[in-house]
Amino acid sequence: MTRTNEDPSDDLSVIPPKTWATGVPAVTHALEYSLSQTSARRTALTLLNINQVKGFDCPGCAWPEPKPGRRHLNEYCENGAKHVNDEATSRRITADFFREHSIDELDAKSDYWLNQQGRLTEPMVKRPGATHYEPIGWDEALDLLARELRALDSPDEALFYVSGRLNNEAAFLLQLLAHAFGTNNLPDCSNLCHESSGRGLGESLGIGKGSVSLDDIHHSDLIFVVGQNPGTNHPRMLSSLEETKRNGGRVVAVNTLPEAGLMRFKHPQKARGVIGRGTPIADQFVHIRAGGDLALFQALNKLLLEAEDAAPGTVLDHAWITAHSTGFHEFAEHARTVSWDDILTATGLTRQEIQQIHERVLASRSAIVCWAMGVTQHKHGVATIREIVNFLMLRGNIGKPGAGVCPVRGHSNVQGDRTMGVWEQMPQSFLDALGREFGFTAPSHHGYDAVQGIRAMLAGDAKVFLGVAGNFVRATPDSAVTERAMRGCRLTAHVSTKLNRSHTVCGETALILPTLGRSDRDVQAAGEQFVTVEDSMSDVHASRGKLPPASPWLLSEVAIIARLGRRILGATPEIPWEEFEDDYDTIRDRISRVVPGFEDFNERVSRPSGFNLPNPVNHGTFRTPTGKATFTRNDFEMPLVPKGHLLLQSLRSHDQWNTVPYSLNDRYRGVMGARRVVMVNPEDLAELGIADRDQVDLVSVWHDGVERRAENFTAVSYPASRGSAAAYYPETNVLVPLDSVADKSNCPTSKAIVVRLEPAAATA
Ligand SMILES: Nc1nc2c(c(=O)[nH]1)N[C@H]1C(S)=C(S)[C@@H](COP(=O)(O)OP(=O)(O)OC[C@H]3O[C@@H](n4cnc5c(=O)[nH]c(N)nc54)[C@H](O)[C@@H]3O)O[C@H]1N2
Ligand SMILES: Nc1nc2c(c(=O)[nH]1)N[C@H]1C(S)=C(S)[C@@H](COP(=O)(O)OP(=O)(O)OC[C@H]3O[C@@H](n4cnc5c(=O)[nH]c(N)nc54)[C@H](O)[C@@H]3O)O[C@H]1N2
Ligand code: SF4
Ligand SMILES: [Mo]
Repeated sequence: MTRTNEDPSDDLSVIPPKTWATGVPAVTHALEYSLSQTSARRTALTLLNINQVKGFDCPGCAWPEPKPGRRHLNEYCENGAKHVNDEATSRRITADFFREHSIDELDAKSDYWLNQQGRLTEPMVKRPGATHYEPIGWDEALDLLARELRALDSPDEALFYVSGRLNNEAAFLLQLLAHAFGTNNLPDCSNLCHESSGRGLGESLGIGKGSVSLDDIHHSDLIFVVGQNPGTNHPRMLSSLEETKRNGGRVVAVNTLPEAGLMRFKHPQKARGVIGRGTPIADQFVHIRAGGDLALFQALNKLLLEAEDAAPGTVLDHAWITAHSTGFHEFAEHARTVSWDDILTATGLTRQEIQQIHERVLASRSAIVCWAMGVTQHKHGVATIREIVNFLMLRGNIGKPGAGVCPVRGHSNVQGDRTMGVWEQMPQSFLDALGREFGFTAPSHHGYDAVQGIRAMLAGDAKVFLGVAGNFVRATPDSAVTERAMRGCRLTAHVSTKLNRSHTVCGETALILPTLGRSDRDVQAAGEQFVTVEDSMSDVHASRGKLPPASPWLLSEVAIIARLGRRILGATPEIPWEEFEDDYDTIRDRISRVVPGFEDFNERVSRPSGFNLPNPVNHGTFRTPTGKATFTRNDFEMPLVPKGHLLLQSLRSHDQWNTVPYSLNDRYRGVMGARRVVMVNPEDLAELGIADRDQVDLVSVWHDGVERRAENFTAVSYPASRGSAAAYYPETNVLVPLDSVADKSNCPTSKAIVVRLEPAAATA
């Protein structure tokens, strides 16, 4: 559905894309946004506390902070400053606001507008048949939610969605509540994000997490950055890559777009970044075809095997392969058979370009592969990740300094939420430990993930939806279908900081449960509390909010879940919900008894730098069925795009946080003033008979024959790789068919939507 005022001040201008990232303009832009949201004093207070030892964790991405001694006073990036001040805004939504605006009226507003209204301040309810939200007390709201949950025929008719901003303590309580209630229905944003990484790494290495530290990044000989736009989405990664470069390491960037941050970086906190030309990041930019990464790593593996044949004993790390892996021979036999024709078609690269990467690999003593959504959100995302692991294992690049796998996580605590047990298929060992600690038996059948949850709602098998953090309606694929699913629920409830689409597309009864953000001070009966998070490199540390809460009626996420738990499951001695709410140390004591790696949690997290969770892979332990790392055989695969069509990726602009646009500008790509824009290679535009700035509809093609259309986009000539197109998420989610998912991980293929461009119906 196109909302009538999707882009309120749509005023497109296009300037050449930037060839460098950050520097002084970035600082200026961050301050402009912050000051548009709140006072100079509040801005200063938030910025002084981001990522500091006694401050709060940036609510942005999951890139780790350097060790305390090496931290700057300003250990944040432009976008981190925007994320935190978007939360610390002085704007407020009160009961009057909901009296003035009906839910239909709010639903017609853009995602940008909804977010700009400010922080939610008191619980609200939409009663069956009502046109407006109205205020409700906390007790009544939580009684209502508990009553609806208890009234279900089966606990499996409930869905508990978690997004990755949720801290460890609240995540642990939520999964405890769900499991003790009797369901594994814990869909999360990982299902839409790095699920392919978890799956691929789990199969190959026996653990679904990355294996490298910041030190490894800094001291690696060769780093691949594949399908990732760090300049926008993990900006401080550029400081790390700058250090890699200074230490003599090389960077190969593989992307369908020449993203600014991959090219050159100007460090905003260093003199040379302010006045100099900055540091070139990518030594080699590999302008790959969309979905060609599997073929690229297959090619690199084939070349390594051939080089070893030519000079036996000089290329592969036989000692590592023999000691730590299985499946090498089957893999190698298959890898040699992949044809160059296929490789060149799938990648769109020349053989020389691939040969050049190969030479870099041969010259390196250590290598790391980093990746994000450009890899995971493809049909063959899991296969690509397994092939990346094959590539690293061939030269023993697992578990040694400067080497390993680096899936770069999105949300600041998305990795921690999983560690805490938020997953629809937690291993039996975890469920047993949880059940032992709290005196119940957790159900062992798997629950619904995000996509299955939508199907269950559509079929009437799931009736009550509780979302904690996040914006399920806009984050998920097939918007029209998902919206139908949500509207069909008996009750939808959201624990949120800001207004979003999931509040306007709601069930028969709906609840908005407003909560503290990362930057808000959290005081409970036992005094001031802190929470903990785990970053992309498995560092666990404390986060302490510093600002006066956005409203006196806010409860913390821990408090909301604890109060709900007590209402649903009763006050039992086994699960002391009140004690948990009063003193988060008591939650951490339980976590230390249930979650491996968290022994003495309270003591260890009180250290300034927190602690690092051990990664067994780095000690030669692989929790696979054979106890060894596994070489896998991956069939060649590439996206099939019929003639006259393009492969569309839905991605983030420089100025948004996931489903929340902060402005209509995408500064690094030079696309300003509008978001309904589709970026296409000029030669493809010419072949399609479309001119730059033509108005087009995007029509997705899927074998169910249903027409999915995103209307009124402006075609922009852009250096996208041939055959591909790029447009922003979430405006394009309407085009992603619910059934178009990655093999094995069920992650929606948000980077691989087959579309045709039609003259816009409005202008045709
Ligand atoms: N400012 C900001 N920061 C964020 C977020 C945000 O919304 N805003 N979101 C957070 C979250 S949850 C996540 S998961 C991460 C996401 O971080 P990214 O994965 O960097 O996010 P996307 O914008 O989806 O960008 C995907 C990148 O992959 C490239 N790409 C697309 N298809 C292909 C392909 O087939 N092959 C290759 N090699 N490249 C391809 C795109 O051109 C783009 O550069 O960022 C986190 N950080
Ligand atoms: N087409 C397409 N779809 C995608 C993607 C894509 O690349 N393309 N990316 C996918 C990815 S990687 C992800 S991770 C998902 C993201 O999906 P989600 O995590 O579900 O969505 P967000 O936009 O991060 O959620 C924003 C909302 O979170 C709430 N919030 C913010 N901070 C807090 C907090 O501290 N506590 C609480 N309780 N609430 C808070 C606010 O109300 C805000 O409106 O989207 C996925 N969907
Ligand atoms: S890199 Fe990520 S975690 Fe660090 S300040 Fe920027 S947004 Fe925040
Ligand atoms: Mo994500």
